[in-house]
Formats: sequence, C-alpha cells, structure tokens
Amino acid sequence: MTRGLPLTATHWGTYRAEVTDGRVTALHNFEHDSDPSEIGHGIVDALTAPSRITAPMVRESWLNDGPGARTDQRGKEAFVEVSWQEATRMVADELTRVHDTHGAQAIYAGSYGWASAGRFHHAQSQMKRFLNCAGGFTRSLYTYSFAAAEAMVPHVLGSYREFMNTTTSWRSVADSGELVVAFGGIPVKNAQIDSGGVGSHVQRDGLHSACEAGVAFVNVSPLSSDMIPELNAQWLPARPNSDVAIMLGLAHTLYTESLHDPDFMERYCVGFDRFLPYLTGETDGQPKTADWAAEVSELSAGDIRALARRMARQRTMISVSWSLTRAHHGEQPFWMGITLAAMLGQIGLPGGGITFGYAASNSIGGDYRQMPGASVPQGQNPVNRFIPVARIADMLENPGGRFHFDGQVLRYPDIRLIWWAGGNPYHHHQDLNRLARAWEKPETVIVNDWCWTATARRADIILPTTTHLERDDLMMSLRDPYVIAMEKAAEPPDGARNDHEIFRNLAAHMGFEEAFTGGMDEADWLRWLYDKTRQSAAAEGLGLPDWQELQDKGWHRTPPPVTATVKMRAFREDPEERALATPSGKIEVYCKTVADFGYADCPGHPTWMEPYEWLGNAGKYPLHLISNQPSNKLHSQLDQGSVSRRGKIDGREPVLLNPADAAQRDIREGDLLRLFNGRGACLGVAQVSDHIRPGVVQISTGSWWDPDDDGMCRHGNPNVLTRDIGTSSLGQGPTAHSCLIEVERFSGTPPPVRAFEPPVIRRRKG
Ligand SMILES: Nc1nc2c(c(=O)[nH]1)N[C@H]1C(S)=C(S)[C@@H](COP(=O)(O)OP(=O)(O)OC[C@H]3O[C@@H](n4cnc5c(=O)[nH]c(N)nc54)[C@H](O)[C@@H]3O)O[C@H]1N2
Ligand SMILES: Nc1nc2c(c(=O)[nH]1)N[C@H]1C(S)=C(S)[C@@H](COP(=O)(O)OP(=O)(O)OC[C@H]3O[C@@H](n4cnc5c(=O)[nH]c(N)nc54)[C@H](O)[C@@H]3O)O[C@H]1N2
Ligand SMILES: [Mo]
Repeated sequence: MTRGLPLTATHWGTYRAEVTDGRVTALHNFEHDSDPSEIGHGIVDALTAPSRITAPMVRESWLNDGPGARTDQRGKEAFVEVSWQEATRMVADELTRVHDTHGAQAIYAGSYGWASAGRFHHAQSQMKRFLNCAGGFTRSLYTYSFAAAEAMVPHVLGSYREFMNTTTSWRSVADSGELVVAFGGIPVKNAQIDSGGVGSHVQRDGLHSACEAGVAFVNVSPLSSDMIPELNAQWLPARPNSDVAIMLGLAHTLYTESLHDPDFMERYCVGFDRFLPYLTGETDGQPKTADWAAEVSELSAGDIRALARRMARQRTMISVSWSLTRAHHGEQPFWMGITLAAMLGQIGLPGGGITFGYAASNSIGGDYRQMPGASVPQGQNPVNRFIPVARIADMLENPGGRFHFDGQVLRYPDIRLIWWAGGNPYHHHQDLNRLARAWEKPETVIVNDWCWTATARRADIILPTTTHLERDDLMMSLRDPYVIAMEKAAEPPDGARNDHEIFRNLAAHMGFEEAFTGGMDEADWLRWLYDKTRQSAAAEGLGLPDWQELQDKGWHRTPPPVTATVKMRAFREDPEERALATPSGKIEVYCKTVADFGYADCPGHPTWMEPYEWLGNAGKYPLHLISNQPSNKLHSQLDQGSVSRRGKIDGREPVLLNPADAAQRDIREGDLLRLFNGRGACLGVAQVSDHIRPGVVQISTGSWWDPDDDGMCRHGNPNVLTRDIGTSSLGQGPTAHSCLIEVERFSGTPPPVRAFEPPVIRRRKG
C-alpha cells in the first residue's frame, strides 16, 4: 500500500500536499471526499506570505522598559526580533514575576479559539498542560458558538453535548420524515467545517437524499440563501430575533386547536401546566396567538397557523440553528424549540423531533459512530477561577467585580498577563473598540500564532508557530468516521516552532520538562494518543487498524452505525430506565432550578423577551446586522489567503442589503459603504439582493480587523459594531446577532486596507 502525496487534515477537510523544492505548491482534494471545500486551498500562498511570522518578537517598549510599558501602544508600535533563547527567558521570567507578585489567577489563558485540527499539535492543550505544570491560570468556560445553550439545555434535557452529538441523521429524516422546519435555515456553507477535522463532506448529500425522498423544507430566516435552492424551501423571512415568538405562535395554535400531544407532555415532560398560563396569556395578559407572533415577526398569521397544522399532521423535524443562541436571550430559542417539539410528541421518533443546528457543522446530521479520540492530558489546574468565555472585556475592566452566572455569583480576577495560543479574540469578540481599551490593562500579552492576526499585532511577545502542513499529527475527530495520519509536507520557516516545542523549551528552562513531556517525545506522543484511542474504540466495538497499517495507508474509515441515529430514542422507549439527567428525569418545560435563580432575564419557562437591539425597537440605527459565518474561510483563518481574497470586492468585505434599503439610501451595487452605530464603524462593498429581507444587512465575519486612527475598520470586520453584553444572567453568552446599525455611502477617499501587512519589525545588528 502506498500512501501517495502527504495527507493533511483540517477543520475544513482533508487534502494531499504537492511539494516542489521543499515548498507546498498546491493542495489536492482528498479522493474520498465527495463534496470537498475550497477553503483549504487558501493556505498555499499564505504559508510564505509577508503575513507569516518568522521569528520570535517583542514589542519595542516592552523590550526596553519591561512589563506594563506603554500598553496603549499595543498594535501601533514596532516589534524587535529576538532569539528563541531570549524569548524563552523573557517569558519564563515574566511568568515567575506574575506568579510571585499576583498569584496564578492573575494569568488569563482561557485562550478560546479553533486553533488547528490534529490531536497532538492542538495549541490550547499544549498551553494548558504547560501552565498547569507551572501553577495554573484563570480559564474560560463554554464557547462562542452556543454558550447560552451549554448553560441552558442541561437544565432542560440533562445534557447539551450528548444530544448534539447524537443528532437524528439525514438518513432517518429521508427514511421517515416529511417536513423540516429550520429556524436560521440549514446553511450548507457552514457544513464545510467540523471541529477537529473532516474526512468527507456529507451534508449536501444528506439534504439531497431527504429532498429526493419527498421531505419538504421551511426556511425561517432573514436570508433565503440559508437553504440551498434545490430544496425548493418555503422562505419565511422573519425579523431577526423573533423566532421564540414564532414558536410560541405555533405552540398556541397547536394548543387551541388541540393538535398537541397531551400524552407525550404527561409521560415525558414536567411543567407544561406552568408554561400554559404564559402561552394563553393568563399570566401576562398577552395570549401568544399566531396574530401576536405575526406582529412580532412580520410574518403572516395565516402562514404561522398553516405551518402549525402541517407540523402536527406530518412527521416534523424542527432545526434551530446555533446562531439563535448568539443573540440577546439566546437561552430561549433551544428551550422553546424543545417545548414545541415536545408538544408535537415526535421527540425520539425517526425523522422527527428537535435538532440543534443541522449543517452548523458537517457532522450535524451525519452518519457516524462517535470516535473516542484521546487528547493530550492537560493535568490539574490548581486555580479555581473562570469566566464565561465572552465576559473577557468585563473581566479586564472590573477586577474584583461581581457577576451572575448559572445560579452563582462569581468575582472577576485581577488579570496581569494574557496568553493566547490558537485563538483570535480580535476576530471573535464583540465591540472590538471596547476590547482594545480593556486590553491595555494587563502588563503583558503573549501570543502564539503563525500569522500576523489582529491579536498577534496586539501582543507584547510573539511566539511564532508552525502550521498543520509542517508537522506530523493525527486527526481523530469525535463526529467524523475518518482517522487521518497527517504527514509533514514541508519545513516551517527557520524561526517557527511547534507549540509543543515552545512549551517544552519553556518547561525545561523553568525546571519541569519531565512533568510537561511525561518523558515522551513527539513520536512517542502520537503513538500514545493512537494506542489509547484504539483501546477505547475497541471497547466500543469500533475496530481501528494497528499503527503501522494506519501509517502505511494514511487513513481509515469506520463504518456507519447499523441503524440511523435518532436523538432521544432510548429515552422515548424507556423513560424510567433511560431517564434524563434532569432533577425530574424528564424534559423540563418549566424548570424549577432556573425559576429559583430568580433572574428577570431568564425566567422558569421559555419566554419571549424583547432583545436590547432589534427591528422592534430600532431608532437612530434602523437596520439589523447579521454578521454570520463566512463561506470561504473558517472565522479569521486564511483570510490572508487566495480563496478568501477572491471573495472580497476591491479587497473589502461584501455587504448584502435589500433593494428597498439600498434605494432609500441611494446605494448601488458596488458602492463603498460605511456601516456604523454608536460603538464603531467599518467599510464594506454593497451587494444589492432580494435574497435578504428588508431592514436587514448581512456581512460575514472573518476580515482581519484593520482600524484607522479613528477606529474605523477599513477592511470590514463587523465586530466593531456588535454589542458586548451577555445573553442573560444564566448563560452570559455572546450576543453578536442582536445588533442595529445604519449604512451610508462612504464619501471620502477610500483608505487602503493594511490588514495583511506585517507591523514594523526591527532587526538588531550583530
Ligand atoms: N460578529 C460575530 N462574531 C463571532 C461570531 C458570529 O457569528 N458573529 N461567531 C463566533 C464563533 S461561533 C466562534 S467559534 C468564534 C471563532 O473565533 P476563533 O476560534 O478565535 O477564530 P479563528 O480565526 O479560528 O482563530 C484561530 C486562531 O488560531 C491560529 N492557529 C491555527 N493553527 C494554530 C497552531 O497550530 N498554533 C497556534 N498557536 N495557533 C494556531 C489561527 O491563525 C487563528 O489566529 O468567533 C465568534 N465571533
Ligand atoms: N465556512 C464556515 N463554516 C463554519 C464556520 C466558519 O467560520 N466558516 N464557523 C463554524 C462555527 S465555529 C460555528 S459555531 C457554526 C455556526 O453556525 P451558525 O450559528 O448556524 O452560523 P451563522 O452563519 O452565524 O448563522 C446561520 C444563519 O442564521 C441566520 N440568523 C441569524 N440571526 C437569526 C435570527 O435571529 N433568526 C433566524 N431565524 N435566523 C437568524 C443568518 O441568516 C445566518 O446565515 O458554523 C461553523 N461553520
Ligand atoms: Mo463557533
């Protein structure tokens, strides 16, 4: 068996690398990928572009005057190249200083971010293992993807991850389903990726098979493009953030027309009796009728009623996209979606029930058996402090400040040192101008990355890393049937190192190398991770080839499950034996635990609450901004590469708006636009289209932040506009999708985009 060209695996797919004279010159799609993604090809030119970081560096004032020097110059000042020896010594000394003076909780190393796909060279695992050996750090909890659900759904179903990982597959929908009603659509653009890596892309095939089997689709979304055209979906262009109201209108119709399933509510749920008075308006004077929902959402009451009747008549799957959790009160859409599905009585039946976000990742709806992939053990963190991940600016601004989170009152630590490896907060966080002000507080910022992202530019010490093409690794992803033996295809630049190597050297310098490495080198670790995975897999009846066989062939595919996955089937079949991990053992439509928290912004049953910003309360800024995931990259990753750059117009991010909104502002296709609100402004280029509902503007995330002297982003990063407050006291998740703006034609001279130019770098003589 020959391996062929070196295989590499990424969050956006598996590829083979063509190498000429030691350089990667092209990538080829993995021959077993039936729907490969373009995204991966964007790395080829980026590997050696000026945006590549090729040596360790230190911000000039920090180098000259030490920690805390001129922190307002982060992102503006020059860097000075240093040797790895110097960088290692400086980092070790600074870590020791912060420990000795302020304690380990003064180090924030939540380091949220997607990093890259291999199991061993996973930047966060390496960093956290190192920092735990060194005395610990303040961590972050949950994700930007769906923090509100991670906090909320366990109260309702006993677990969130368990039920996301066992999504009813498209096979089951095609076999048994009749109708899919998708809030936030089923955006196949997002299914190009999966956290941890993808062998073959399955989402489009899954949708096609359901469609061919006669399943009908309804797309509730401000964008018609959230559903691929061949599905011929009914488009319900609702106002953003009105989904819970629509679901309540559907529930009200079901209830008043006796179309719901009282037996299911009785046997499998608790608290329907506490929810009903809210639904009927007994508690607040407002019956949640279809007419009421129509007013909130600007859909027609007739459409809502007709949909409710159809959902009751047919085998119906409700899909609620992850994006709905990233809005103000983002706890509610999944809770109400579960309640609506429970009223239909189809939870646990083939092709029916509730899904958390079909196509949000390649695997959501895929046919896989969960792979118990081992990861690098991170050890114990002696520090017991954390923040909900999106509360970083609050934390930096309010050391010692109190905040609510999931029934607890916690305090923010006093952060002196930030360390980021494998994430890009100047991509992912909201209200970047606020973050940049808060970022001035810590005395030191250390960043491991391979390219000059907006975060790397705002570091004091830069530790340059390799990319996935420059190291051996293993892809063994929880929700993907492929195992890939990743093979180093090219040498990294001389000055770059693997994250593991960076931390190993630091550990050696600080006297705990053995504890960090466990006495193993990289080859030993890869073997250890694989053998451990193989053992756990065998215990679950999943045979994996032995190490040599995998290395010889390069990849392995585990067979699909015998029967199609149906979420919560076991609970439905035996609710006593397979009770949920909730206090009642049942689905908590009314949740006493949550009610007892006493939060006004997250009461004891699903509730529609007006978001802080939406079309229903728009004034000075009359347009709702959707800053969704980009189709041609993963977040900010590879924005500097050819694939992402092809998607830009004159080097800037496209902005989609409705012809009516464009006409009102005298905007034409291709015009340079300024998007603004009270928090900030960015540029973008107009694309006028009726694929977007009136009143809504869409710009993808991912353009590297490129502020001018007044803080206006020249490139098109929407996070200068989004607001930075939590979903609620319960989840404290990010709320990017609740955001109002205004748009105008930009009248000045278009400023050049500088995002991909490296900062000024001084090389020392001698
Ligand atoms: N407005 C708005 N904002 C959003 C969202 C939205 O919908 N709207 N979505 C949010 C969501 S869901 C998410 S998950 C976040 C994503 O936010 P992030 O996960 O922070 O974004 P990425 O661009 O994937 O950042 C990963 C970083 O890791 C680096 N990296 C890659 N490989 C390596 C490596 O081997 N070693 C090291 N040290 N670094 C490496 C990359 O260069 C990159 O800088 O964004 C959030 N932000
Ligand atoms: N190509 C690519 N794929 C990705 C990513 C990427 O960066 N690039 N990121 C990955 C990550 S980390 C995540 S978490 C997932 C996220 O997956 P999602 O959360 O599903 O991603 P989004 O693209 O933000 O949102 C999907 C759609 O929801 C719609 N929407 C927004 N607000 C509302 C609303 O209030 N109501 C309704 N009904 N619809 C609304 C928008 O039109 C948007 O297109 O995607 C993953 N997939
Ligand atoms: Mo995400």
